[in-house]
Amino acid sequence: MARVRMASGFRWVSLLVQTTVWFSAVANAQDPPPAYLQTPTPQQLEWHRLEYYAFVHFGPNTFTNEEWGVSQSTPDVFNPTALDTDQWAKSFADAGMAGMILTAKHHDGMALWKTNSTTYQIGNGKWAKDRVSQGLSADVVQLAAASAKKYGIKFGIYLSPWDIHRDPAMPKPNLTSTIYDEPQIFGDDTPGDYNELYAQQLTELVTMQLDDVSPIEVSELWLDGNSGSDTVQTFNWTDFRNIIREYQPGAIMWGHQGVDARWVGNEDGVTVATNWHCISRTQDETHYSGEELQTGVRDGTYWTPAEADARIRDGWFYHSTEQPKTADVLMSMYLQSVGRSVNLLLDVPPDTTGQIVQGDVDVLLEFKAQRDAFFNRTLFTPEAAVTASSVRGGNDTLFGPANVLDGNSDTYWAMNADETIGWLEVDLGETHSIDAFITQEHIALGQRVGEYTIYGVVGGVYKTLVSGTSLGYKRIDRLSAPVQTSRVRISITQANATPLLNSFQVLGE
Ligand code: FUL
Repeated sequence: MARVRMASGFRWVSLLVQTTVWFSAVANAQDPPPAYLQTPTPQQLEWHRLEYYAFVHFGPNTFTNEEWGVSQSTPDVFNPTALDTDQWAKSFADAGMAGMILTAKHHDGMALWKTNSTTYQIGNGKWAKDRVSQGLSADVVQLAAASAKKYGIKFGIYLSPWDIHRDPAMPKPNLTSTIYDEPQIFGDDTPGDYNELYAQQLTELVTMQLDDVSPIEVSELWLDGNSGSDTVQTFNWTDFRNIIREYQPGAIMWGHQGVDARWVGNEDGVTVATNWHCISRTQDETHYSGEELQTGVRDGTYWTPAEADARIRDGWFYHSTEQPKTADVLMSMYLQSVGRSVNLLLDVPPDTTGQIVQGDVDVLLEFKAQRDAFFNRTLFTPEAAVTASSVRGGNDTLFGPANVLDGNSDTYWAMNADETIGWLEVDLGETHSIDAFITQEHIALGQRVGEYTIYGVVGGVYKTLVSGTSLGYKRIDRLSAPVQTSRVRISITQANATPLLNSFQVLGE
């Protein structure tokens, strides 16, 4: 009996051990892979998804036909004949742009909002005074923010750190002995503190109320790193960052090399093929070169993704002699920015009426139609037959390859935990003519992939169609000529941690 009891006790213990092992295997199979090095904040993740939005350069330069406002004209020059910020927002929303970033103050120093920080503001000009006397708002930042809200797009603010109006090295003959003759506090060797002025302006902007008394919502603060003078001003970026974080916790702080997003290193809306979302320097450290900013730093210290700023015309401000780029040129720009994991910030400047000219709106809409025609040709459906070299813990439901087809940005395919190379293959069921691929890494857990190849099965043989390096948030690969195939495979051939693919799509007929 005793032996039997012992045997049955042993069986129970053994069953218990087995069950525990099974439960822990199941639990492990359900655990998401750990994050790899740097990851985006929730705000950065949301920002990545904006992809394409407008820059609006508007201010005294629009009327003096300048780019930098070195003429230092009085605010009377700011005289839009038919200002309509709704027309801006509607045009951008119709064009599929996710938001707009307005120059609240460009290098010239003239404020487009009602401020206590300077007399050099449009509010002191004739246009604004006339409007206010008619009971209309003359606060262009407030008006534009309200229009963005009305049309459901994001609103960002450009506030130039370099301020010609306060820079002693910049002459201002037009302003001598006027109320605009203000202390020249830009630069370390001058009395007073420009950082305080800047912090005040920033605070006013991020705490602004709209006409309906709702608080302004700022999605991005564009703190330009450029300066055209020898005056050296050491900026107090930490203070500026704290102000932004306190009042607009959801906002992205753009700077030459961060904090939250970086310059792409050129002003052409393009970047090189390899793009890492990280870099390893802060805003206070020596600047990276343009080339370094384009590529970024693999496994760098900070998640600081790139944004490519570009112009629809030659200048940032409107000049009647210039023409907009064609939709084809914008499409090629888009594929070399958004298609390389970099957000595209396209400047579309209002003219002296205070509206975006029809020709520019037409190009934006044509470009949208072109994008729609290109992207609305996805061939993979959630029902497509998809297989993979392995699946994490064998858990197809959580980590299976079908996750790349489900259109859900929270799900992804993960291969076995100890693997960094492997493949995923989709069978289209019948032959199609394919010409482009869209691949997304699950960047919420970091950027991992360093090399990939996409194949099409042609005549029973795996034919290399694309070979690339980084993937990141989104990679669009376009073939120079269509290929006929019914099966497509993506192979990850190098990754620094087990790769996680969020989405894989093929475009064609
Ligand atoms: C540059 C400025 O100097 C240009 O005027 C423009 O605003 C561009 C977006 O940034 O640094």
